[in-house]
Amino acid sequence: MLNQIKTLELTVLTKVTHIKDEETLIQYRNDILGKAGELTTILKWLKDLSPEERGTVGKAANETRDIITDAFEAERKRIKKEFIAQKLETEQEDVTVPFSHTKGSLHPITMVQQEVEDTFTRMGFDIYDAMEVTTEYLNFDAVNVPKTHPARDMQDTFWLEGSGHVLATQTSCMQNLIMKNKSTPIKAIIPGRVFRNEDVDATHDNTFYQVEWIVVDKWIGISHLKFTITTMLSDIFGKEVKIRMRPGYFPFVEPGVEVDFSCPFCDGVGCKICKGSGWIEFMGAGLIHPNVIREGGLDPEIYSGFAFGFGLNRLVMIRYGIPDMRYFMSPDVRFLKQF
Ligand code: FA5
Repeated sequence: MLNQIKTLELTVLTKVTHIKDEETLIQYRNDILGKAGELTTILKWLKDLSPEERGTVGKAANETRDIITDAFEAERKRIKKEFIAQKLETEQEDVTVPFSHTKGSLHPITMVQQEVEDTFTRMGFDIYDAMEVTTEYLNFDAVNVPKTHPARDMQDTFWLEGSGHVLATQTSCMQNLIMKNKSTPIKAIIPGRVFRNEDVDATHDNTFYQVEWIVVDKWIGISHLKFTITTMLSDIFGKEVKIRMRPGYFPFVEPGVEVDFSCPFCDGVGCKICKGSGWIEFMGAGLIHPNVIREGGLDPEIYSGFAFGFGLNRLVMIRYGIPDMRYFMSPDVRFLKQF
């Protein structure tokens, strides 16, 4: 058996020096050292030898295994070096050849966000970027989300362990800060990236964009809310869009409403995009809850306000007919090039 081991060692040491590419080398290594390789098989036979023989043969076999392993490693380095040298020789680049960069373009979400911002800057609104990391207090307590509300659950919120901080789940987390730090009348729009611990599919992502509006002053009512939303949607779709409101529950507004808008693609007649109903379900809105106004340092007996917030991703999907939300975060330039 000793002879067999030494012969194998010699054969391997000779053969590896002639191998020219890494793939063949790896294959050959497997043939020798792999699970069913030649040397591995020999090592398995050791157990059938007498104890004295096992000592001598085992020692030789281990030495051979080390020698062969080192040889494979040395040859791998040699092959790599030769490969690079050959590439440098054959693939020289002429750096003087003029080349053109393809010009990039804005992401569709950025484009629509900028349009919305333009519309509202013209109407005298201030723009505040939403924080991406915020506190449990601002994200939930300050906007009247009860301690037991399921949205606080691990299912939806990314908690930053032990710090009292969370990844913002909604741009509404800015309402309290703005009320406390700005004087009335407040007219603000707040775009931002938010995060929810949700399964990703064609209409849900765990990272997406929202835009929030808050207006706080004396005598603010539902008609102001209706006018603002109608103006924004008509501007985005470049035609008059109607809205309708249904009762909806959000802890931070009272009354709360769900807003739908008339399908701009079929003018409310019914088509594939609005699934034949003539209406597109859009977002939550309402008059700011007195508790939220009070927590913001203002007297709800004097001040009132409205707030609404929507998912920018979904609006951009509707506007451009994008079938799957996952395109937004993918680096696929074929998608991005279309805008
Ligand atoms: C809110 O986040 C409220 N803060 C909105 C609000 C503001 C209501 C002010 C009242 C007053 P909601 O959880 O429904 O509500 O999310 C708002 C929008 O975000 C949804 O309409 C949807 O367009 C978008 N959205 C929610 N979850 C996802 C998700 N996983 N992926 C993509 N978009 C989402």
